[in-house]
Amino acid sequence: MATAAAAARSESESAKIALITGITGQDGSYLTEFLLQKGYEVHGLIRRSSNFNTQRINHIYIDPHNAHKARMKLHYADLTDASSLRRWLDTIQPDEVYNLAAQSHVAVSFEIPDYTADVVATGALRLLEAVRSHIASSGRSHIRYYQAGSSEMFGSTPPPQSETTPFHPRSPYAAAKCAAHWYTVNYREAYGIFACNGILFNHESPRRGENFVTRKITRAVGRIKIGLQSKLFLGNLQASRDWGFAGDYVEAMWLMLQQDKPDDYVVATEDSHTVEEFLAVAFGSAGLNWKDHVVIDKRYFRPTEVDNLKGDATKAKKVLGWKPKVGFEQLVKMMVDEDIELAKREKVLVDAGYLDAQQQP
Ligand code: NDP
Ligand code: GDR
Repeated sequence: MATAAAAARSESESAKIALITGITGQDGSYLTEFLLQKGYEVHGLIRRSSNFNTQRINHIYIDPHNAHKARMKLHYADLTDASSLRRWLDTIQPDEVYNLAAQSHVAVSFEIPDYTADVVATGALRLLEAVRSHIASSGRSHIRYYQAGSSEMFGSTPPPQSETTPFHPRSPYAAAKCAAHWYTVNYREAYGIFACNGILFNHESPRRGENFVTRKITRAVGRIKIGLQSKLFLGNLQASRDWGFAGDYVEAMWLMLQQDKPDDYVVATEDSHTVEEFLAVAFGSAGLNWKDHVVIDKRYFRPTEVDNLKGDATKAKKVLGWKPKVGFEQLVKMMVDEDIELAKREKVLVDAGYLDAQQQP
Protein backbone atom coordinates (compact mmCIF):
# COMPACT_ATOMS: atom_id res chain seq x y z
CA MET A 1 0.00 0.00 0.00
CA ALA A 2 1.41 3.40 -0.97
CA THR A 3 1.40 6.33 1.50
CA ALA A 4 -0.30 9.64 0.93
CA ALA A 5 3.19 10.84 0.09
CA ALA A 6 3.60 8.43 -2.80
CA ALA A 7 0.04 9.08 -3.98
CA ALA A 8 0.47 12.83 -3.78
CA ARG A 9 3.52 12.59 -5.98
CA SER A 10 1.41 11.86 -9.05
CA GLU A 11 -0.29 15.23 -8.40
CA SER A 12 2.99 17.07 -7.86
CA GLU A 13 5.72 15.57 -10.01
CA SER A 14 8.34 17.96 -8.67
CA ALA A 15 8.22 16.79 -5.02
CA LYS A 16 10.86 14.11 -4.69
CA ILE A 17 10.76 11.72 -1.75
CA ALA A 18 13.88 10.88 0.25
CA LEU A 19 14.27 8.12 2.82
CA ILE A 20 17.04 8.65 5.40
CA THR A 21 18.37 6.13 7.89
CA GLY A 22 20.23 7.80 10.76
CA ILE A 23 18.03 10.93 10.50
CA THR A 24 18.49 11.64 14.23
CA GLY A 25 22.28 11.81 13.87
CA GLN A 26 24.48 14.81 13.07
CA ASP A 27 24.45 14.28 9.29
CA GLY A 28 20.82 13.18 9.17
CA SER A 29 19.72 16.49 10.68
CA TYR A 30 21.71 18.62 8.22
CA LEU A 31 20.70 16.48 5.24
CA THR A 32 17.03 16.77 6.22
CA GLU A 33 17.24 20.57 6.40
CA PHE A 34 19.04 20.60 3.04
CA LEU A 35 16.47 18.36 1.30
CA LEU A 36 13.46 20.19 2.79
CA GLN A 37 14.90 23.42 1.39
CA LYS A 38 15.10 21.74 -2.01
CA GLY A 39 11.39 20.88 -1.78
CA TYR A 40 11.75 17.19 -0.93
CA GLU A 41 9.44 15.24 1.30
CA VAL A 42 11.73 13.55 3.81
CA HIS A 43 11.03 10.28 5.60
CA GLY A 44 13.36 9.25 8.39
CA LEU A 45 13.76 5.87 10.02
CA ILE A 46 14.31 6.13 13.76
CA ARG A 47 15.03 3.37 16.22
CA ARG A 48 13.21 2.86 19.44
CA SER A 49 14.99 4.08 22.56
CA SER A 50 13.84 4.57 26.13
CA ASN A 51 14.45 8.32 25.85
CA PHE A 52 13.53 10.47 22.87
CA ASN A 53 16.50 10.69 20.53
CA THR A 54 15.20 13.40 18.20
CA GLN A 55 16.92 16.47 19.73
CA ARG A 56 18.75 17.31 16.49
CA ILE A 57 15.55 17.42 14.42
CA ASN A 58 13.02 18.72 16.95
CA HIS A 59 13.23 22.20 15.40
CA ILE A 60 11.90 20.89 12.07
CA TYR A 61 9.45 18.35 13.46
CA ILE A 62 5.73 18.93 13.00
CA ASP A 63 3.35 16.78 15.02
CA PRO A 64 1.58 14.19 12.82
CA HIS A 65 -1.75 15.61 14.01
CA ASN A 66 -0.86 18.55 11.76
CA ALA A 67 0.12 16.07 9.07
CA HIS A 68 -0.94 18.30 6.19
CA LYS A 69 1.87 20.71 7.16
CA ALA A 70 4.57 18.09 7.77
CA ARG A 71 7.14 17.41 5.06
CA MET A 72 9.40 15.39 7.39
CA LYS A 73 7.95 12.13 8.69
CA LEU A 74 9.45 9.65 11.12
CA HIS A 75 8.93 5.89 11.23
CA TYR A 76 10.22 3.21 13.57
CA ALA A 77 12.70 0.80 11.98
CA ASP A 78 16.16 -0.58 12.66
CA LEU A 79 19.06 -1.56 10.42
CA THR A 80 19.14 -4.87 12.28
CA ASP A 81 15.52 -5.57 11.22
CA ALA A 82 15.30 -6.38 7.49
CA SER A 83 11.51 -6.62 7.48
CA SER A 84 11.12 -3.04 8.74
CA LEU A 85 13.43 -1.72 6.01
CA ARG A 86 11.58 -3.53 3.23
CA ARG A 87 8.18 -2.49 4.57
CA TRP A 88 9.04 1.21 4.69
CA LEU A 89 10.64 1.17 1.24
CA ASP A 90 7.49 -0.38 -0.23
CA THR A 91 5.26 2.03 1.68
CA ILE A 92 7.16 5.28 1.15
CA GLN A 93 8.38 4.55 -2.41
CA PRO A 94 11.33 6.95 -2.18
CA ASP A 95 13.28 8.36 -5.10
CA GLU A 96 16.47 8.58 -3.05
CA VAL A 97 17.69 6.48 -0.11
CA TYR A 98 20.46 7.80 2.15
CA ASN A 99 21.97 5.16 4.42
CA LEU A 100 23.51 7.23 7.24
CA ALA A 101 22.68 4.97 10.19
CA ALA A 102 25.62 3.44 12.02
CA GLN A 103 27.25 2.67 15.33
CA SER A 104 29.64 5.40 14.28
CA HIS A 105 32.10 5.60 17.18
CA VAL A 106 35.47 4.05 16.30
CA ALA A 107 36.64 3.47 19.89
CA VAL A 108 33.28 1.99 20.90
CA SER A 109 33.50 -0.46 17.98
CA PHE A 110 36.35 -2.20 19.83
CA GLU A 111 33.97 -2.72 22.76
CA ILE A 112 30.96 -3.90 20.72
CA PRO A 113 32.48 -5.29 17.49
CA ASP A 114 29.76 -7.83 16.76
CA TYR A 115 26.95 -5.27 17.04
CA THR A 116 28.98 -2.73 15.04
CA ALA A 117 29.38 -5.21 12.17
CA ASP A 118 25.69 -6.09 12.35
CA VAL A 119 24.55 -2.47 11.97
CA VAL A 120 27.32 -1.00 9.81
CA ALA A 121 28.07 -3.88 7.41
CA THR A 122 25.09 -6.26 7.45
CA GLY A 123 22.71 -3.32 8.01
CA ALA A 124 23.87 -1.77 4.72
CA LEU A 125 23.47 -5.15 3.02
CA ARG A 126 19.92 -5.49 4.40
CA LEU A 127 19.02 -2.06 3.07
CA LEU A 128 20.56 -2.75 -0.36
CA GLU A 129 18.71 -6.04 -0.51
CA ALA A 130 15.46 -4.26 0.42
CA VAL A 131 16.11 -1.76 -2.41
CA ARG A 132 16.78 -4.62 -4.86
CA SER A 133 13.60 -6.48 -3.86
CA HIS A 134 11.58 -3.25 -3.96
CA ILE A 135 12.80 -2.52 -7.51
CA ALA A 136 12.08 -6.11 -8.58
CA SER A 137 8.51 -6.03 -7.29
CA SER A 138 7.61 -2.43 -8.19
CA GLY A 139 9.71 -1.77 -11.31
CA ARG A 140 10.88 1.53 -9.73
CA SER A 141 14.40 1.21 -11.14
CA HIS A 142 15.10 4.97 -10.96
CA ILE A 143 15.58 4.76 -7.14
CA ARG A 144 19.03 6.01 -6.04
CA TYR A 145 21.05 4.84 -3.03
CA TYR A 146 23.75 6.63 -1.01
CA GLN A 147 26.10 4.74 1.31
CA ALA A 148 27.89 6.68 4.08
CA GLY A 149 31.47 5.49 3.66
CA SER A 150 34.36 6.74 5.76
CA SER A 151 38.00 7.84 5.53
CA GLU A 152 38.55 5.34 8.37
CA MET A 153 38.56 2.69 5.62
CA PHE A 154 42.00 4.00 4.54
CA GLY A 155 43.29 3.37 8.05
CA SER A 156 47.04 3.03 7.97
CA THR A 157 47.49 3.83 4.26
CA PRO A 158 49.44 7.12 4.13
CA PRO A 159 47.90 10.38 2.81
CA PRO A 160 46.78 11.92 0.56
CA GLN A 161 43.92 9.41 0.22
CA SER A 162 41.76 9.36 -2.91
CA GLU A 163 39.23 6.96 -4.49
CA THR A 164 42.10 4.79 -5.78
CA THR A 165 43.96 4.52 -2.44
CA PRO A 166 43.89 0.96 -1.00
CA PHE A 167 41.89 0.40 2.19
CA HIS A 168 43.65 -0.81 5.35
CA PRO A 169 41.04 -0.61 8.13
CA ARG A 170 42.25 -0.31 11.75
CA SER A 171 39.07 -0.97 13.76
CA PRO A 172 35.97 -3.16 13.70
CA TYR A 173 34.06 -0.03 12.62
CA ALA A 174 36.40 0.61 9.68
CA ALA A 175 36.38 -3.04 8.58
CA ALA A 176 32.57 -3.00 8.65
CA LYS A 177 32.50 0.20 6.58
CA CYS A 178 34.77 -1.51 4.01
CA ALA A 179 32.27 -4.38 3.76
CA ALA A 180 29.41 -1.89 3.29
CA HIS A 181 31.46 -0.12 0.61
CA TRP A 182 31.97 -3.32 -1.37
CA TYR A 183 28.35 -4.45 -0.92
CA THR A 184 27.35 -1.14 -2.49
CA VAL A 185 29.77 -1.58 -5.42
CA ASN A 186 28.55 -5.16 -5.87
CA TYR A 187 24.84 -4.21 -5.95
CA ARG A 188 25.68 -1.54 -8.53
CA GLU A 189 27.57 -4.00 -10.73
CA ALA A 190 25.34 -7.05 -10.20
CA TYR A 191 21.90 -5.45 -10.41
CA GLY A 192 22.53 -2.09 -12.09
CA ILE A 193 21.29 -0.19 -9.02
CA PHE A 194 22.18 3.51 -8.94
CA ALA A 195 24.28 3.16 -5.78
CA CYS A 196 27.07 5.54 -4.68
CA ASN A 197 29.67 5.44 -1.94
CA GLY A 198 30.62 8.74 -0.39
CA ILE A 199 34.02 8.33 1.26
CA LEU A 200 33.71 11.20 3.69
CA PHE A 201 36.52 12.49 5.86
CA ASN A 202 35.72 13.71 9.39
CA HIS A 203 33.06 16.38 9.47
CA GLU A 204 31.98 18.20 12.59
CA SER A 205 29.50 20.80 13.79
CA PRO A 206 27.83 22.10 16.93
CA ARG A 207 25.55 19.03 16.55
CA ARG A 208 28.44 16.54 16.70
CA GLY A 209 28.04 13.76 19.28
CA GLU A 210 29.68 14.79 22.56
CA ASN A 211 32.10 11.84 22.75
CA PHE A 212 33.86 12.60 19.45
CA VAL A 213 37.09 14.46 20.09
CA THR A 214 36.20 17.82 18.50
CA ARG A 215 32.92 18.24 20.36
CA LYS A 216 34.39 16.81 23.54
CA ILE A 217 36.97 19.61 23.33
CA THR A 218 34.57 22.43 22.45
CA ARG A 219 32.07 21.35 25.13
CA ALA A 220 34.91 21.42 27.66
CA VAL A 221 36.07 24.85 26.46
CA GLY A 222 32.55 26.21 26.96
CA ARG A 223 32.18 24.68 30.41
CA ILE A 224 35.67 25.70 31.54
CA LYS A 225 35.11 29.26 30.31
CA ILE A 226 31.85 29.50 32.27
CA GLY A 227 33.32 27.82 35.37
CA LEU A 228 31.45 24.50 35.26
CA GLN A 229 34.54 22.31 34.73
CA SER A 230 38.31 22.63 35.02
CA LYS A 231 39.88 19.48 33.47
CA LEU A 232 39.55 17.68 30.14
CA PHE A 233 40.70 14.04 29.87
CA LEU A 234 41.91 12.98 26.42
CA GLY A 235 43.91 10.23 24.70
CA ASN A 236 46.23 10.50 21.69
CA LEU A 237 46.82 14.14 20.73
CA GLN A 238 49.12 13.41 17.79
CA ALA A 239 46.61 11.88 15.36
CA SER A 240 45.84 14.09 12.33
CA ARG A 241 42.40 14.48 10.80
CA ASP A 242 40.99 16.28 7.77
CA TRP A 243 38.13 18.10 9.54
CA GLY A 244 35.34 19.79 7.60
CA PHE A 245 31.86 21.16 8.38
CA ALA A 246 29.00 18.64 8.28
CA GLY A 247 26.64 21.18 6.69
CA ASP A 248 28.94 21.34 3.64
CA TYR A 249 29.29 17.56 3.37
CA VAL A 250 25.57 16.71 3.09
CA GLU A 251 25.46 18.72 -0.13
CA ALA A 252 28.09 16.36 -1.60
CA MET A 253 25.90 13.35 -0.67
CA TRP A 254 22.98 14.85 -2.59
CA LEU A 255 25.15 15.85 -5.57
CA MET A 256 26.34 12.24 -5.96
CA LEU A 257 22.74 11.12 -6.46
CA GLN A 258 22.05 13.84 -9.08
CA GLN A 259 24.72 12.63 -11.56
CA ASP A 260 24.04 10.68 -14.77
CA LYS A 261 26.03 7.68 -13.52
CA PRO A 262 26.55 6.19 -10.04
CA ASP A 263 30.11 6.39 -8.72
CA ASP A 264 32.22 6.68 -5.55
CA TYR A 265 33.71 9.96 -4.30
CA VAL A 266 36.13 11.17 -1.64
CA VAL A 267 34.82 14.26 0.18
CA ALA A 268 37.42 16.19 2.18
CA THR A 269 38.86 19.67 2.79
CA GLU A 270 42.41 18.54 1.82
CA ASP A 271 43.66 20.26 5.00
CA SER A 272 44.78 18.23 8.02
CA HIS A 273 45.45 19.08 11.68
CA THR A 274 46.45 17.17 14.80
CA VAL A 275 44.18 16.89 17.82
CA GLU A 276 46.72 19.10 19.61
CA GLU A 277 46.30 21.80 16.95
CA PHE A 278 42.52 21.58 17.37
CA LEU A 279 43.00 22.01 21.11
CA ALA A 280 45.21 25.07 20.65
CA VAL A 281 42.72 26.82 18.33
CA ALA A 282 39.66 25.87 20.41
CA PHE A 283 41.04 26.95 23.82
CA GLY A 284 42.79 29.95 22.20
CA SER A 285 39.56 31.26 20.70
CA ALA A 286 38.10 31.43 24.23
CA GLY A 287 41.22 33.11 25.65
CA LEU A 288 42.34 29.90 27.42
CA ASN A 289 45.52 27.78 27.31
CA TRP A 290 44.78 24.08 26.72
CA LYS A 291 47.92 23.05 28.64
CA ASP A 292 46.35 24.36 31.85
CA HIS A 293 43.39 21.96 31.53
CA VAL A 294 44.14 18.83 29.48
CA VAL A 295 45.10 15.59 31.24
CA ILE A 296 46.13 12.51 29.26
CA ASP A 297 44.13 9.42 30.19
CA LYS A 298 45.23 6.06 28.75
CA ARG A 299 41.64 4.81 28.59
CA TYR A 300 41.08 6.98 25.51
CA PHE A 301 43.89 5.37 23.50
CA ARG A 302 42.74 2.79 20.94
CA PRO A 303 44.19 -0.72 20.39
CA THR A 304 45.08 0.40 16.86
CA GLU A 305 45.11 4.07 15.83
CA VAL A 306 44.66 5.83 12.50
CA ASP A 307 47.53 8.30 12.53
CA ASN A 308 47.13 10.49 9.51
CA LEU A 309 44.16 11.25 7.29
CA LYS A 310 44.18 13.92 4.59
CA GLY A 311 41.87 13.59 1.59
CA ASP A 312 42.35 14.26 -2.09
CA ALA A 313 38.91 15.45 -3.22
CA THR A 314 39.91 16.28 -6.81
CA LYS A 315 37.20 14.03 -8.29
CA ALA A 316 34.38 15.49 -6.18
CA LYS A 317 35.48 19.01 -7.08
CA LYS A 318 35.74 18.22 -10.78
CA VAL A 319 32.70 15.96 -11.32
CA LEU A 320 30.29 17.18 -8.64
CA GLY A 321 31.43 20.82 -8.64
CA TRP A 322 31.57 20.52 -4.82
CA LYS A 323 33.90 22.42 -2.54
CA PRO A 324 33.91 23.05 1.21
CA LYS A 325 32.76 26.51 2.32
CA VAL A 326 33.84 26.42 6.00
CA GLY A 327 37.57 26.23 6.82
CA PHE A 328 39.25 24.74 9.90
CA GLU A 329 39.52 27.86 12.06
CA GLN A 330 35.97 28.97 11.22
CA LEU A 331 34.66 25.49 12.10
CA VAL A 332 36.43 25.43 15.46
CA LYS A 333 35.22 28.92 16.31
CA MET A 334 31.63 28.06 15.31
CA MET A 335 31.69 25.05 17.65
CA VAL A 336 33.33 26.92 20.54
CA ASP A 337 30.93 29.87 20.27
CA GLU A 338 27.87 27.60 20.31
CA ASP A 339 29.23 25.57 23.22
CA ILE A 340 29.95 28.70 25.28
CA GLU A 341 26.29 29.70 24.78
CA LEU A 342 25.20 26.17 25.75
CA ALA A 343 27.35 26.30 28.90
CA LYS A 344 25.80 29.65 29.85
CA ARG A 345 22.33 28.05 29.66
CA GLU A 346 23.60 25.08 31.69
CA LYS A 347 24.96 27.47 34.31
CA VAL A 348 21.52 29.01 34.80
CA LEU A 349 20.13 25.53 35.53
CA VAL A 350 23.07 24.64 37.80
CA ASP A 351 22.72 27.88 39.78
CA ALA A 352 18.99 27.23 40.19
CA GLY A 353 19.73 23.71 41.46
CA TYR A 354 18.10 21.96 38.47
CA LEU A 355 21.31 20.39 37.10
CA ASP A 356 24.36 18.71 38.62
CA ALA A 357 27.54 20.33 37.26
CA GLN A 358 29.84 17.65 38.63
CA GLN A 359 29.93 15.44 35.52
CA GLN A 360 33.58 16.44 34.99
CA PRO A 361 36.10 17.65 37.57
P1 NDP B 1 25.87 9.81 14.29
O1 NDP B 1 26.51 8.84 15.21
O2 NDP B 1 25.65 11.23 14.73
O3 NDP B 1 24.42 9.24 13.86
C1 NDP B 1 24.22 7.88 13.61
C2 NDP B 1 22.75 7.64 13.33
O4 NDP B 1 22.52 6.23 13.14
C3 NDP B 1 21.81 8.05 14.48
O5 NDP B 1 20.63 8.60 13.91
C4 NDP B 1 21.53 6.73 15.17
O6 NDP B 1 20.32 6.72 15.88
C5 NDP B 1 21.43 5.83 13.95
N1 NDP B 1 21.54 4.41 14.27
C6 NDP B 1 22.49 3.79 15.00
N2 NDP B 1 22.26 2.47 15.07
C7 NDP B 1 21.12 2.25 14.36
C8 NDP B 1 20.36 1.09 14.06
N3 NDP B 1 20.69 -0.11 14.53
N4 NDP B 1 19.25 1.22 13.28
C9 NDP B 1 18.87 2.44 12.84
N5 NDP B 1 19.55 3.57 13.10
C10 NDP B 1 20.66 3.47 13.86
O7 NDP B 1 26.70 9.77 12.94
P2 NDP B 1 26.99 10.94 11.87
O8 NDP B 1 25.74 11.66 11.58
O9 NDP B 1 28.20 11.69 12.30
O10 NDP B 1 27.43 10.08 10.60
C11 NDP B 1 26.47 9.62 9.64
C12 NDP B 1 27.06 8.44 8.89
O11 NDP B 1 28.26 8.84 8.22
C13 NDP B 1 27.44 7.25 9.76
O12 NDP B 1 27.21 6.09 9.00
C14 NDP B 1 28.93 7.43 9.98
O13 NDP B 1 29.55 6.19 10.24
C15 NDP B 1 29.34 8.01 8.65
N6 NDP B 1 30.51 8.88 8.65
C16 NDP B 1 30.55 9.95 9.50
C17 NDP B 1 31.62 10.83 9.43
C18 NDP B 1 31.71 12.01 10.34
O14 NDP B 1 32.80 12.59 10.42
N7 NDP B 1 30.64 12.43 10.99
C19 NDP B 1 32.71 10.63 8.45
C20 NDP B 1 32.52 9.48 7.60
C21 NDP B 1 31.46 8.66 7.71
P3 NDP B 1 20.24 7.28 17.42
O15 NDP B 1 20.08 8.77 17.29
O16 NDP B 1 19.05 6.58 17.94
O17 NDP B 1 21.53 6.90 18.09
P1 GDR C 1 37.35 9.34 14.45
O1 GDR C 1 36.79 10.49 15.42
O2 GDR C 1 37.84 8.17 15.19
O3 GDR C 1 38.29 10.01 13.49
O4 GDR C 1 36.00 8.88 13.70
P2 GDR C 1 37.07 10.80 16.95
O5 GDR C 1 36.69 12.22 17.13
O6 GDR C 1 36.45 9.79 17.84
O7 GDR C 1 38.67 10.63 17.09
C1 GDR C 1 39.57 11.46 16.37
C2 GDR C 1 40.97 11.29 16.94
O8 GDR C 1 41.03 11.87 18.24
C3 GDR C 1 41.73 10.98 19.09
N1 GDR C 1 41.36 11.22 20.49
C4 GDR C 1 40.13 11.03 21.02
N2 GDR C 1 38.97 10.63 20.44
C5 GDR C 1 37.86 10.57 21.24
N3 GDR C 1 36.69 10.22 20.68
N4 GDR C 1 37.92 10.87 22.57
C6 GDR C 1 39.08 11.26 23.19
O9 GDR C 1 39.09 11.52 24.39
C7 GDR C 1 40.23 11.34 22.37
N5 GDR C 1 41.52 11.72 22.61
C8 GDR C 1 42.18 11.63 21.47
C9 GDR C 1 41.36 9.60 18.58
O10 GDR C 1 42.29 8.61 19.06
C10 GDR C 1 41.41 9.83 17.07
O11 GDR C 1 42.72 9.70 16.60
C11 GDR C 1 35.06 9.83 13.20
C12 GDR C 1 33.67 9.19 13.31
O12 GDR C 1 32.72 10.17 12.99
C13 GDR C 1 33.54 8.04 12.33
O13 GDR C 1 32.17 7.58 12.30
C14 GDR C 1 33.93 8.54 10.94
O14 GDR C 1 33.84 7.47 10.01
C15 GDR C 1 35.34 9.10 10.97
O15 GDR C 1 35.37 10.18 11.89
C16 GDR C 1 35.76 9.65 9.61
